[in-house]
Amino acid sequence: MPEPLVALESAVLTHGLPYPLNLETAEALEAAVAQEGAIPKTIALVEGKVRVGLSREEKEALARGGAEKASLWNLPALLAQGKSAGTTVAATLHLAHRHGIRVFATGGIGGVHPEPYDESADLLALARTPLLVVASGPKAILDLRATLERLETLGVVLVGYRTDRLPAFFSPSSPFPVPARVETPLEAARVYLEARELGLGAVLLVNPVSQGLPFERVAAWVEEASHQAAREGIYGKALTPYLLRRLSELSRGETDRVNGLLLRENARLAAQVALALSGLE
Ligand code: PSU
Ligand code: MN
Repeated sequence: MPEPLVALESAVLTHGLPYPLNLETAEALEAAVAQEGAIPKTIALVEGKVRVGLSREEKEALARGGAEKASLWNLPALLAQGKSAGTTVAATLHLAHRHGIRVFATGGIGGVHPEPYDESADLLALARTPLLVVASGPKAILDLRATLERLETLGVVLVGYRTDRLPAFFSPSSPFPVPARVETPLEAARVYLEARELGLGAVLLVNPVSQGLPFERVAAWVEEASHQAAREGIYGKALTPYLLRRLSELSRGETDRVNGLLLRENARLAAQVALALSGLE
């Protein structure tokens, strides 16, 4: 029986949440996976090496700040230069796949930003990397409609976990329907095996957060934060961390609380799917 491994990303540790909440959250995610009986593997770059599974000291060092943000386009250079970095969904997917891991939990995926043009490498990585990814939908800072269209175009298998609507990260629902839903981790595992059989890319299992924030309220904060980013000329890989930090300030920490909660819930569900998958084989 294959081991029930669950990959966890580390950009949320280095760029997603403030210290020490980021470290506490990273530890809590591993604990949540282990509690379900699966094996957590947080992936990151540590001094020029790919690490699949981090020690407490490595997590602490990454959480304290100064680490880079590794996507695919800078991954080889960061390694060659001996750098430490948190890995985005795109980079984590790629590295997890190379290590034979089939299930991955994150908070929200990157996607299509509102104007000016900016589209996360997460989307193409999902299209070509055959893992089951549990997330609470695209991050709230994104253009949800455009991101959904790109997921369809790219042929990313999209499945709602006990929902017919696309979750919107901090909010459990949005106006946009998903093409399929499942009710159990076992059903999700079956969809994943069919996708593998067909040679498709990732299966994105979207999991609504249990206690989220109203969609309209988050949308208002996002609008304000996006205008500020535009005024300050923030773009590229700095944009997502900037917006998440501004949302945290505008919501007086509410978004950080929900971010922590949804990450834990996704880790738990990913562990359950990994176990179901091990049982099927
Ligand atoms: N989810 C979070 N916090 C984060 C991220 C996701 O709750 O920091 C990270 C993920 O690693 C994702 C990245 O891959 O943000 C997207 O960055 P970009 O938009 O620059 O591709
Ligand atoms: Mn980008």
